[in-house]
Amino acid sequence: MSYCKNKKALKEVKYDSNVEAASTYDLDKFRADVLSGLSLTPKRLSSKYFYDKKGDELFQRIMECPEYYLTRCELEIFQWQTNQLATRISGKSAEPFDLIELGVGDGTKTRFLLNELIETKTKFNYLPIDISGNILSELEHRLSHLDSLNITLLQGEYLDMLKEASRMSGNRKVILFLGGNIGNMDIKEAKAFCQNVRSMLLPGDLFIIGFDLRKDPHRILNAYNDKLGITREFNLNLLQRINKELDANFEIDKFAHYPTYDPHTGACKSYLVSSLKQDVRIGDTVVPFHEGECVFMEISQKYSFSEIKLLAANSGFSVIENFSDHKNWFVDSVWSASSSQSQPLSIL
Ligand code: AVJ
Repeated sequence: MSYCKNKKALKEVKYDSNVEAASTYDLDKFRADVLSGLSLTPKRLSSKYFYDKKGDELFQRIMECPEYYLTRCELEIFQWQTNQLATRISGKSAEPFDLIELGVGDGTKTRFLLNELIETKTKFNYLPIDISGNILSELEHRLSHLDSLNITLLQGEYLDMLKEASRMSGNRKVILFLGGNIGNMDIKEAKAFCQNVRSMLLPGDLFIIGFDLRKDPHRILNAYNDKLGITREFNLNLLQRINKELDANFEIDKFAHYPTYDPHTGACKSYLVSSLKQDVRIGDTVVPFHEGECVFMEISQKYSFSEIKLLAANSGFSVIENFSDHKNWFVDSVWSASSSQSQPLSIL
C-alpha cells in the first residue's frame, strides 16, 4: 500500500509492500472513487486525483501564474520569517523531533526552514508525506545536497502515513500542512481531519497549517480562473487521466470549466459542466450527462482568523502564533495540541 524510502536511516523502516502491488491497489481505489463520485447527485470527482505527472506539471505552472498569489505569499513567510518559525518549531528542548510534512509540493518553502534548522544544528528528522511518488522522488533529488539531513519519504494518504510515522518513533512531533492544502476540504471535513491528526499527537506537539485568508472576492476568483487557462487545463486533465487509466472516453471539449467563489461561505469551488447531453463510458459503466449538468471538482476554502481559531479549538488545539505575509492574504498558523481534558465540545 505504501512505500518508504529511507535515505539516511533514522531507524530501520520495515515495509512489506512493493511499488508494483501499490499501483494495482491504487488503480482499483481510483476506479471505485471515480465511479461512486459520478453516481452521486450532483456528480463529483476528488481533487486529490488531479496530481498525476501532467497534473503535477500543470500545478507548477499555476503557481507561476500572476493571478495565483497563494504560493508567493507563503514563500514570503518562509523566506522572511524563517528564523522566528524555526525558533517556534525547535522549542526549548534539545531532544530531536520529527518534522512531518503532509503534501510536499516542490519543497521550495520548506527548504528555507530545513536550511535554517540545519545551520542552527537542530536535531530533527524530516518525513515528507505525499500521494505522488513522482513528486517525492523529485523532492529527494532536490534535497540531496543537504547531506546532514535525515529524510524518510512516505508515499500514501496523509493520515495512513502519519500513523506510520508515529509508529516509527516516539519523538516530539511537528506537523506541517502548507500551501493551503487544507482548503481542499470543506469546513466539516477539515474539522474531522484536524481531530484525526490530533488523535495521533501528544499535548504540546505542533501542527502548522497554511490557510488562504478571505479577501477581495475578485482576487480569489481570479486565482482559480487564470487568463492563460492553465487552471482549466488542470481540471480537464483529470478527465484525461480517467480516459488513460480507467479506459474511459470523456470528450474533453464537451466540458466547460466553471470556477465560483461565494464570499458568504468562503468556499471557492470549481465545476466541469457538460455542454450537451452525452453518455460517457468508463470501463464497462456508462455514465449519462444532461446538458448543463455539472461535476464538482474542487473546493478551496478560504478562512478568517476567527474561523481558524474556532477550527483549532474544535479539534483539540490552540493557536500559539500566526505568521502572515505583509498583505495579510495568507497565514501559517502554529497550533499546539491541547491536553485531552481541555478539548471543548464541538460547536462547528
Ligand atoms: C494545492 C490545494 C492549495 O486549492 O489553491 C490551484 C490547488 N486548484 N488551482 C488550491 C489548486 C486550482 C490548490 N492547493
